[in-house]
Amino acid sequence: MQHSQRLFERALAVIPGGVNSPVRAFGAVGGQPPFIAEAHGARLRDVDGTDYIDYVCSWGAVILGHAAPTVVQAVQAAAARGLSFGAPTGAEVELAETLCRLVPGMEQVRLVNSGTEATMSAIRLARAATGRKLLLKFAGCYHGHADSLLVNAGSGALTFGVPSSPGVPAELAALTLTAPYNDLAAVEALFADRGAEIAAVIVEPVAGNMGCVLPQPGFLEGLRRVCDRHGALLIFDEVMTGFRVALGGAQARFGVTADLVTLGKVIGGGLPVGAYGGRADLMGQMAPAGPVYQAGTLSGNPLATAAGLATLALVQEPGFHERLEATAAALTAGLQAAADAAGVPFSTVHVGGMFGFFLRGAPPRDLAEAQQADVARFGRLFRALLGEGLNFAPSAFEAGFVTAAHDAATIEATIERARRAFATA
Ligand code: KE4
Repeated sequence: MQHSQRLFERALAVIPGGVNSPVRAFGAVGGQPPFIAEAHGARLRDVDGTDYIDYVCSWGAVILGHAAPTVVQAVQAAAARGLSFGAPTGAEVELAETLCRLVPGMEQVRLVNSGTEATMSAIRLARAATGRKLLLKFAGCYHGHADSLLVNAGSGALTFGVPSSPGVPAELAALTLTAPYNDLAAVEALFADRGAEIAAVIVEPVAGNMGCVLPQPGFLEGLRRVCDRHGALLIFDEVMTGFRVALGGAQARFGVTADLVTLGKVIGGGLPVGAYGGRADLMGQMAPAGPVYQAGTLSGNPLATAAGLATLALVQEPGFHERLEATAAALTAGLQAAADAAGVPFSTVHVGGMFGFFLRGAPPRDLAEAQQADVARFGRLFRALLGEGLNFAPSAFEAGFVTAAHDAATIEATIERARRAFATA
């Protein structure tokens, strides 16, 4: 770990917390992060030459496997033709057409550079289209770091939002209402009281930021009904679930169509791409077609769109998502068996190519239940798994991911190593 340690010391001098995204700093699990030198298929190699089987996969952005040859070649070819023009290109039209063809209800789409930009823009559009100010989100759902979405449930009876970060004005946070995930009664109550002011409900259709928490049967359908009844828009934040839980994402998987969908991660194949889209009558309000402003220097960037197109071409192969789900099922069943053998209270969930595990007897249904997990024991288990060359998310409140490169031998090796780790955690 010497090279990683030296790099981390240097990083701490010039980058806040030594990382460009907080979760990478291992604050939630202890220890210092390995600095990655390269990655291929299902494996990472750090700067000290240590190999890991990877289950973070760039937080879900990598779905084919690291350095997938067709994606690398597409990016190299695009780079040789110039890196960015600030002018329209054919590749972004192709990517937009592909998204509109594959994502249910997506008639038009705007490409941006991150999931945060996608959700920030979608809520601005929802407020403009409805003329309303309030948003409703769910405790434990993360939608990027736009001010209106860095909001926790307040203590107030109406669960007024309170900032979850300094720098977010209380006045702005108060415009975001919060309900517990999977709690339709709470949503109904908020709408009964203030439904005429609510512009949109934004939800992770499968929650991946409080661990992996599944929607209870009827939850998503219920949100659709409530929004229709009160004239609010339904936004599915599919930055994580898009092309991950099914080819058509969570909308296809659960049979519920949102008014707007946000995307990221997979659609950039590991390069910076986000997107938001939906009904043409809504998207047509975005500048320059309409008055709602949003822009971006590198939106639709030639390298990012090349990576996205190459990735989406392969995820459309027959049986891709079935194989991905079978991999996640084999992994979680093996982890459960390893935990049971060690007598560790443990439960798992998986959907498509994403999964979660919890140090509690049953998977949580919301943030309050997820927070009952034994976080200290999670840290010990995480470090033991890492020591066995298994790179899982460095937080009890994240999801895990598999790729097409995680073959049966990789899963078998993972389970064998996990058995040793569970015995020591
Ligand atoms: P980005 O701005 O990080 O590209 O996307 C924000 C975002 C929006 N919506 C959902 C459902 C997301 O999961 C995310 C980002 N996911 C986290 C993983 N928990 C990114 C990891 C990180 O912050 O470093």
